[in-house]
Amino acid sequence: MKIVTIDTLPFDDQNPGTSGLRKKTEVFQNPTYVENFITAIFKASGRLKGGILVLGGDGRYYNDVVIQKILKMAIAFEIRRVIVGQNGILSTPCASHLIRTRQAEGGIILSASHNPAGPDKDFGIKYNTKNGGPATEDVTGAIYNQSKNISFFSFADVDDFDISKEHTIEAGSTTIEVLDTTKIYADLMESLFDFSMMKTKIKEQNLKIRFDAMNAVTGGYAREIFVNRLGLDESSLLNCVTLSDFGGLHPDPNPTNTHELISVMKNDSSISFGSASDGDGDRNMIVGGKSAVVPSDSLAILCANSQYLNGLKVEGVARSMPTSGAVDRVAKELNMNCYETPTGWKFFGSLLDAGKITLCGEESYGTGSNHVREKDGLWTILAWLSILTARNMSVDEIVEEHWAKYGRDYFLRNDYNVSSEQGANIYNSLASATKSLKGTSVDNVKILDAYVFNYEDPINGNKADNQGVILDLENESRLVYRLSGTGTVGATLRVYVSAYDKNDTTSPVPSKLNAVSILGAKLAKLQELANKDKPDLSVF
Ligand code: G16
Repeated sequence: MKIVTIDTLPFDDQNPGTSGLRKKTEVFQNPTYVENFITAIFKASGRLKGGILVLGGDGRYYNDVVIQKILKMAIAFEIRRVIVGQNGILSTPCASHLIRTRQAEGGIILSASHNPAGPDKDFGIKYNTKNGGPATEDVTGAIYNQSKNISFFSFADVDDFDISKEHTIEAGSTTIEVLDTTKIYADLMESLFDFSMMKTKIKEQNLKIRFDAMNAVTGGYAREIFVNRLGLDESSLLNCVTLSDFGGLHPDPNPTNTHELISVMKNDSSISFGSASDGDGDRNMIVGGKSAVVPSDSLAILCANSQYLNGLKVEGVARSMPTSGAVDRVAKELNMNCYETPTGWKFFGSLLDAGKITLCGEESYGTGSNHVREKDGLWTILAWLSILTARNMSVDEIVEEHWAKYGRDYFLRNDYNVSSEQGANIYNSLASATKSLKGTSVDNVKILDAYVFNYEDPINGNKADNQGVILDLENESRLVYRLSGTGTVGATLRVYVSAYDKNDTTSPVPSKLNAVSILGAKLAKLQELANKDKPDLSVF
C-alpha cells in the first residue's frame, strides 16, 4: 500500500471552541484544511498510533468526504483499529459510549452540533478522549499548537472504503470495523431504563408522544427505541430521516426552531409528551401541552424524581454557571453536592470520572448522566418518559408540582449577534466594571455582587479563567454575560437572565424578566457599543 506525503502550510484559525472546531463548510473545503487539523489531532493525542479510534458524524453535508480522508490518514498514521459508524452515522453520546466500551484512545465526531448543515452552512470536527468526553482545554490547546506547526501530512493512496454495510476491512496495519450503531445505542438505553415496564404503561395509559429528530442524526436511533422497542406508533416520529442539509431545519431544539413539533402539540391535546433532539443527538428539548420545559428546570426535575429512573443512585449534581439555580434547591433538599462549572460539557468529565456527580446539565438544552461523558438527548427524553409513565402524570403536571414545592427559577437567554470586535469590547468592558458595579444600585436594583467567573476544577486543579461575568442582584435575580464559543461568524453575546419567585410560578417569562432583561442590556451598553435595541433571539 502506497503512503503519500504532502507538504502543507499551517492555518492560523484551527483553535477549537466550546465544542470542537466549527467553521463554515467552505472553510473546511479549503485544500488541506481538514488534513492539517486531523494531523494536529493525531499528533497531539499521543497514543492513537497503535490504538483504537472511533469515527463518525451527524450525517451532515461533507461528512462522507471527510470520513474517507480520515480513514486514509489513519492508515498512514498506523492506527490499529478504526471503528466507524455505518454510512458514517454516529451520534455524539453513542460515540462516547463506544470510546468507553471499546477502550479506544479517542474519537472524532464530524458535527457542528446544533448549527445548520449544507454547503453554505456549518461543519465541525470534535475530538473526544479516552474517558469518552470532549477533549479538555489542555488537549485542545495541544491540538491548536500542533496545527500551528504543521508542515506535512500523510495518507494511504487507496480507493474510498465501502462504509455502507457492516463489515471489517484490513488495510495496511489498520483494521476498519464498520458498525450499525443503532442497536448498540438502543441496547445501552435498554440497560438503563426498564423498557418492559415503560412499554406496558405506555399502552395502559394510552400515552401519545411526538419526537422530532429534525432530520439529523437521531432519526434511526429513535425509530429503533420508540417504535421497535417501546411499541409506540410510527406517527410518534417527526423528521426522522437523516438528511445532509437536515431538510433545511435548524436543529437547535428550542421553541423557536421546532415549529412543527410545537404546532402538533398545540393542535392535538391528546399528545401529552413532545421532545426533540439536535444535529448530533446530544441536546434535547422536552415539551408539555402548555409549553417547553426550561432546561435548567428539566435538570432539577430529573434530580428530584431520580427514584423513577430505574434505581439510578444520584451521588451529586452539576450545572454550568449560566444555568439557573433550580437544581441547587433540589440538591440542598436532598443534602447532596451541587457543583457549578464553566459552560461546556468537558468541565463535567472529571467530576463524573471521580464519581462526585451522577446528573449534570446546562441551560443550552443539554442533560446527561454518568452512563457516558457527553450530554445525551435521547437518554434525557427516556428519563422523562420513565418518570411520566411511572407516575402517570403529564409533563405539565410534573413541572407545576415541582414549582409548587421549590418555587420557580424564571430564566431566559438573550442573544445579541455582534461583530467579533464589538463582542470583545462589550465583554471586556463589563469584566472591568465589576469592581465599580458591586454594591451599587442601578434603576433601583441593588447589585449585591459582580465578578468574573474563574474556575478551578475540584478534582484535578485545572484552571479555566474568564468564563463569564456574573452580577448577583437583590431578590435572587441574576445576570450572566458570556461570548458564545460555537458560532462561525462574528460573535454572539449571550445574556442570561434569571429571577426566583417562591410563590408566583405562573407569570409569563418575558414579562416577569422584563425589568432585569432591560437592566442587562443597559449595563452592557448594547445600544451604545453595538447599536442593539433588542436581542436577536430570546430563548425561554
Ligand atoms: C456546546 C457544548 C455545550 C455548551 C454549548 C454552549 O454544545 O457541548 O456543553 O453548553 O456548546 O454553546 P455556546 O458556547 O454557543 O454558548 P453543542 O451541543 O453545540 O456541542
